[in-house]
Amino acid sequence: MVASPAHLAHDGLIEVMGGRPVPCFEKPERITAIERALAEESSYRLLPSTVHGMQPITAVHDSDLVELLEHVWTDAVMSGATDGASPLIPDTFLVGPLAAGGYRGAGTARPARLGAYCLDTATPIVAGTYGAARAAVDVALTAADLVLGGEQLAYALCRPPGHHAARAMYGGYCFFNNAAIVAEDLVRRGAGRVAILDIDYHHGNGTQQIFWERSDVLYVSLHADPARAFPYFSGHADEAGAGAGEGFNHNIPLGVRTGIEDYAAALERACAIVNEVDPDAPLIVSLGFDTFERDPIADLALSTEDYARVGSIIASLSRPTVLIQEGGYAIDAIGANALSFLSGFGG
Ligand code: SP5
Ligand code: ZN
Repeated sequence: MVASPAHLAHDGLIEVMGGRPVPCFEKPERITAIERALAEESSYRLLPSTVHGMQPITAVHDSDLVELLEHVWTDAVMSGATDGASPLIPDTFLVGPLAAGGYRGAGTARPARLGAYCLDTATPIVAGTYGAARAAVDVALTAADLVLGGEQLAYALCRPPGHHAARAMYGGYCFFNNAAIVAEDLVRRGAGRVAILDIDYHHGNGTQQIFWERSDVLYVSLHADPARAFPYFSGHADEAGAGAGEGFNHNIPLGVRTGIEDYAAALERACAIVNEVDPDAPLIVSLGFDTFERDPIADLALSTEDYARVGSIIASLSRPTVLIQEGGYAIDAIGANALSFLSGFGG
């Protein structure tokens, strides 16, 4: 398991949900709870991340987005756009006619320009956000290094999560797409076929977008049907990729309160798709525990014990695997859920 303490400084305090400010669901305690649970089992080693620099990030994300995230907080403090205690959440979004022709607000001052890059009102930016997002990428790439170095399994305790972040968009609690960055990095290190299996409750719209026209990176996702669940505008079963990427994007939407029997059947289907592509690089798993029966923002019905079965199904692929932490908001259970998954995986 790989982690970095830098995530602790990303604490957005509030998100706007259903028109109301509510305490952030995506809190530092999510990761500290997993660390604590795994530390109690002597079989898991906790390793620090190593610095991998900027190149793997700009290989996936627009440099405009990266630069905006890097500088927006200090700009906002200097211009008085924040009192230093309130997080940045855009109030004006670039959509519809204004966005025509690829207009991205060149010349618009930060932080107003965030509205050209932001998906939702639930992804606040504070002083420590950029550092945390950079560190989460390093955590993910360090876990990939361990697997390339011969480990069968490595678990990247990424925070903030990543799978909603697209090439030029942040949101859904995500800033840089940790899983996509690992996938792209594997390709650049010589892999011909990489697979990302996404079992977060939500559809990974960012990962789907980044590899939409690519045949060298398979994206397979199990998630709540976007007809009722965030991110609403992507994740339908008929989204299959385009151009060379057609057939390399698979969405498996799930109904309300899906339990382990139906979930396991869907996961077996997803695993069969991975085997068909037969990746020549470590399997990347976007791992969310927001499929849990008591998750506060979700509506599937997996129990703590069920995660052992989920882990064992993925382990039966017998592939070296990099686990990338995505969502999961039931903080009192997330540690036990992670332990259950790992015990089922046999790692
Ligand atoms: C990484 C990840 O899991 N991101 C999730 C972002 C979800 N954003 C808020 C979704 C709005 C949910 N409305 C739920 C109503 C709950 N009663
Ligand atoms: Zn999620």
